[in-house]
Amino acid sequence: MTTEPLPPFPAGFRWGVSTSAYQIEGAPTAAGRGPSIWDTFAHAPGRVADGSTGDVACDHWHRHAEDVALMSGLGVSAYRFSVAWPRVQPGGTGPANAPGLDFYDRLVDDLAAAGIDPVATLYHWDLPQPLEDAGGWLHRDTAARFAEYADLVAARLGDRVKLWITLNEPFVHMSMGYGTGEHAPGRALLFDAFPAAHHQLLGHGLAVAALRARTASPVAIANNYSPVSVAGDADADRAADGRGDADRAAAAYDALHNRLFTDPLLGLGYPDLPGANPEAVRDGDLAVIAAPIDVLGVNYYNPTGVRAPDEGSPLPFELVELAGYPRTAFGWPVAPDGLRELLTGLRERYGDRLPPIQVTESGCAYDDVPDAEGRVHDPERIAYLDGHLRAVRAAIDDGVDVTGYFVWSLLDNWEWAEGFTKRFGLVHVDFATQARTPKSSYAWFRDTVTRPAGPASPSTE
Ligand code: IFM
Repeated sequence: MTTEPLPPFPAGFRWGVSTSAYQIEGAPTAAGRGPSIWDTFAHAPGRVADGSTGDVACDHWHRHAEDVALMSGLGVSAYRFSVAWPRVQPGGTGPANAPGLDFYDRLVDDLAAAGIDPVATLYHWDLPQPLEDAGGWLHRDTAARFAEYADLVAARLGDRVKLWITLNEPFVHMSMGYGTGEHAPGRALLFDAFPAAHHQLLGHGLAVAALRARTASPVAIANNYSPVSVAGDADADRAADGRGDADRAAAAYDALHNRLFTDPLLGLGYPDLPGANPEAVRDGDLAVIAAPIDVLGVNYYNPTGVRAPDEGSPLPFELVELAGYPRTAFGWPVAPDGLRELLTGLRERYGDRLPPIQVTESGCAYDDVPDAEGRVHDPERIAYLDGHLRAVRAAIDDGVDVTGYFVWSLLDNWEWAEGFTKRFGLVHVDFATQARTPKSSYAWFRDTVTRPAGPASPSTE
């Protein structure tokens, strides 16, 4: 980590932390909540690394006041949480379940009282199970159901939420939930998962319209991005067959991961995606999907290495480890420059179509253990955040309009198929006692966000 002080960020820059409902709330049947695909998936044997479920998670349902106090102590100006669809519509359709919405109503009020902007994500992967039983995101009707749900939430919280995010990481949900089956709902359809991309995007566009009818607050979507590079010796690959297969593989993976969602959102239609059947797309859908958004949420963790696939592979690329990087406990390469490359690359690719960006997730998992005095030192996370903030600052200097940064995550939490084995929090959670212990990165981030700001940028004024 460099000893140069971190340069100041523009006045009005939004500093936040992110979480999601299923990963922290617990209380799966409280106040009439219905089952979600993640309840079903986690309870099925062999799906989650440590056999755990989100039944208790961080018990945030009962401890939200303590968690808001932790955010207050951190000095952040925003909190990105997600609303659990099965709490609002336990069966996935029909009128709002008022007791489920009461929880978020109280949370939003508590945040406002603490001077923290509520940033609400409507969908962070916890589809009501009855909608999955009817076909889930492979089924066009789910898009319309999502817009109805968005309307119910906005009717209740629309006067106080400061930024709405329709979907979280639809790429990850499509690819791991419907493509490879490593996530709920556990379908392994490879490129036949394309309708799950299209219907999420359609649901997003319909939800934007529903939100606009209820609230004047800005609307966004949060995508996961990963700069792609050819791993190993691209020239050798080219020489082998003279056709540049490695570059084609990188372009195919880039289209899938980085462009499949963003091109149509920004009015460019779908990129050419080898293997995907676009039958699900009907006349008029692309216009709905391209409804203007006010902010693009960018979630970044690591770059991706790609090489040409072996003959007979069902995929047009093969993913490989990028050599030469330190790694997190997840094995992900730590590459802050990838964030700068990504942000400037979005600007180059989309030009004036690109709205202001907020980095809606950035963070890392390490095996953080309390010491004999009960303190948790996590210098790797401090170095990670410092590096990634420098990358954001450099992108701003490059002319990219970045107006916020949210750490994933406030708390160690339930990390999907990894269960409790991966700790991403600024705050350590002892999952046996639910004791919360701020790590040294919490103090570092507090000092960072409470430093004097620099001059405002046009979008943060
Ligand atoms: O925990 C997840 C989050 O739910 C979505 N983005 C990536 C995080 C780390 O894997």
